[in-house]
Amino acid sequence: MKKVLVTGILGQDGSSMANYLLNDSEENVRVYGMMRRLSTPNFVNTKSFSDHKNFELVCGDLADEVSINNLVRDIQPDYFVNFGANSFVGCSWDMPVQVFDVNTLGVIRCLEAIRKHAPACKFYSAGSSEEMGDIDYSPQDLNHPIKPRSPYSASKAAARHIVKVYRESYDMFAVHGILFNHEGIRRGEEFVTRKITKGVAKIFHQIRLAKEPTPIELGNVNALRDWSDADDFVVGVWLMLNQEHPKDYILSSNESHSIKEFVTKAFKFAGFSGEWLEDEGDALSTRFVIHHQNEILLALKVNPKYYRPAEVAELCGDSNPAREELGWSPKTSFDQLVEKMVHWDIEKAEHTT
Ligand code: F7E
Repeated sequence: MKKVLVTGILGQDGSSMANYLLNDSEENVRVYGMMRRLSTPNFVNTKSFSDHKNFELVCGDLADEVSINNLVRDIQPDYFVNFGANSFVGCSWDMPVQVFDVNTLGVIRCLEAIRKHAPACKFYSAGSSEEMGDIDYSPQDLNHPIKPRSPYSASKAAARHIVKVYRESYDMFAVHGILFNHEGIRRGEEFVTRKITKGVAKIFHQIRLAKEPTPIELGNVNALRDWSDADDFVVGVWLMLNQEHPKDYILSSNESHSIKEFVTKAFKFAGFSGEWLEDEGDALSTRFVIHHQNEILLALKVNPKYYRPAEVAELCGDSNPAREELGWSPKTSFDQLVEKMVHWDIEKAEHTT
């Protein structure tokens, strides 16, 4: 039985990968999910597979090479899927050293552990569309220049270079997949999509209970992103790891949508029609109002607190090589993704509003 070590097991991508391998795929594998020691860990994302006979939770930290070395030496994994990271772009300006320690040096620690203790192990490094940054052209492909706009994206760009160096220097199977934004019901609440769908669900129940709605507060609502379902992406990652030769690929929907569009659709799937308003010459007055029983209710406003020091204005991927060479394609459309997240959050919030 093949052994797969997955870091970031409590997060969206690590848990989605484990769920895919253990519950949804035909693979007969044993998954070791690595988590950092936390005083109050949140196991909500691992519920679907935590009791699986082929799953084991292991303790380690990407910032601690002793733990990474010991895990690779003792487990002897066939695959090492590194989804552990400080993945929130917004806070990377507040803790740039920690971000580089985990996201870049962490990758070197994994590569070194594999090189020393399990050289045949295949390694996946989680790259990001954020590496494209201040884009030169659309859609972005693998030839697009690396132009980071945040400590987070710089850390991922550096990881991309070091993966290539190890692959070429030591003949290792190491790939750095460039994943555009990917979301879903496992998504952390600080990311914009989940923040919106949770906010919409809260407003849905407040209105149902005749309470005053709490407006969602966002930063730059004009940003454009290429969003997909994380559950579709882990399938693509697994395909990347099972090629004959290591090669980097982009995974994306190849479509770009604005935050405003996501908001409008999220309210629509909750049963509300609404509109964007802005006082002339005052971007900060941008707001979204919904119509309910002859009333106009404020549902969202802009709060500059959520602006970033430097923004990636627009992203749109070109995943055609992955589609053609790996036979991968996303199953969930943008509308289906928004609908799924809104309905999930409405159901979950029913008892907590
Ligand atoms: O922001 C804007 C924000 O934090 C998306 C990570 O998984 O994908 C993700 O990075 C956009 C940005 O994701 C709010 O300024 C407006 O333009 O959901 P996000 P991200 O930064 O694109 C890439 C591929 C990764 O690799 C990352 O790890 O939304 N935005 N208002 C806001 N964003 C947040 N979080 N909160 C707001 O209130």
